[in-house]
Amino acid sequence: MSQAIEQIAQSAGIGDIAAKVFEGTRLSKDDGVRLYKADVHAVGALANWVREKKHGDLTYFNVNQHINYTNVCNKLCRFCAFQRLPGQEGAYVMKPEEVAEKIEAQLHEPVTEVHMVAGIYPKLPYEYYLDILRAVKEKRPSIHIKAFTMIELMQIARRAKKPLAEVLPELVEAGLGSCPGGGAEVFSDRVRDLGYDKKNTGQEWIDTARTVHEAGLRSNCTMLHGHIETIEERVDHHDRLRTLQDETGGFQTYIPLSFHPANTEWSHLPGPTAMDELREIAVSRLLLDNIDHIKAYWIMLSIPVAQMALSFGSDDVDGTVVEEKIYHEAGATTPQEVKRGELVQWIRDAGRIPVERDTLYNVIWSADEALAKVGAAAPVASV
Ligand code: V47
Repeated sequence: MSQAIEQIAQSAGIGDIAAKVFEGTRLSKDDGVRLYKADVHAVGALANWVREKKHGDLTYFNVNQHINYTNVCNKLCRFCAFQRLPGQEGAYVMKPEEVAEKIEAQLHEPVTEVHMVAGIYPKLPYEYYLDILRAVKEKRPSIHIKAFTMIELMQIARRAKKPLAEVLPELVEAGLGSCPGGGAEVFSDRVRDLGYDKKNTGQEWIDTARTVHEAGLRSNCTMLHGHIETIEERVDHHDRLRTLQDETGGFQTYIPLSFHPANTEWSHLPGPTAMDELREIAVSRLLLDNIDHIKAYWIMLSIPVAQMALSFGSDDVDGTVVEEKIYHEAGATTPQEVKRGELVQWIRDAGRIPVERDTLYNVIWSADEALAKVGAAAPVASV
């Protein structure tokens, strides 16, 4: 297998990079830049080799629900269609009881995770954040709460008037289980100045993630690609994530986020094509040698592109989601929810083995185990 890939890589001019990948040598930033320029199928084949070496055909998903507790935000990011100013039409802040109602509405489903992120609304007091965590746990004590991006955590600490290291144990006490990867955008100061100058800097995002990991929490990481960033800035972003991961080991999954332009201040930009998305996934699989999982977030990619991504380096597709606002405000045409059986079926259709995981990648249900038990393909309806 690796001989065939070696040949493909040779003819694409990346034979030396393939040799490094096969022997487990870390790729340099220059290698990263070349991967962005080389034939996408060759890069994808190499990334798929790494994916299969790490995970075989296993493809992870979970049964989760997303809650965006407020869309009020003072960061005014040009790429965002979700944010509203206080009092603007469509602006909302969920009361803790409303967050609890969202959880209650899914009690009949086998949800194991709630993913909770939102805008930065400075009027929300510290207690509000503790209260929404408690409200979730009261309704569904077994649920894992993956909440608050590094940007939200910086705001929460500001409101608590305490260092984040002191705030995190209190959030954990109230129910926080881990943190999602959003808010990183592109770490470059140049891009930040042009697109989201009111947001915290890339260095602050990295420092906050370090504090989170030092507190014993796992988190994810992301990069928002396909707008005004350069290839070099993308590679630098990966390099900074990889360096922090060497230090803490706290990242579970990397999620490349494709820019959706509709209804944003950057609506004149075209956004990435499917091939750009697949390349992004492949390059990240090759550069981020110390992060276990690369997620193909189907809400953002579409189900067909997410299926293809499973052969370009991804081994995870996120989950059932239920209600999504950030991408749908920005023109996403995907459904807001898929059922567990549908996820399982389309992972199988992509030639992979579905594995239901919890947030921390403990296996809840694996198709392999189910098949071994029944000796035949389990009907999808029973999953
Ligand atoms: O931080 C906002 C991005 C992120 C747009 O950790 C946009 O498991 C594209 O981080 N086009 C939130 N992207 C989503 C996120 C996430 C999603 C799924 C799973 C996980 C995880 C994390 O969405 C924001 C921002 O970077 N974003 N607007 C847009 N118009």
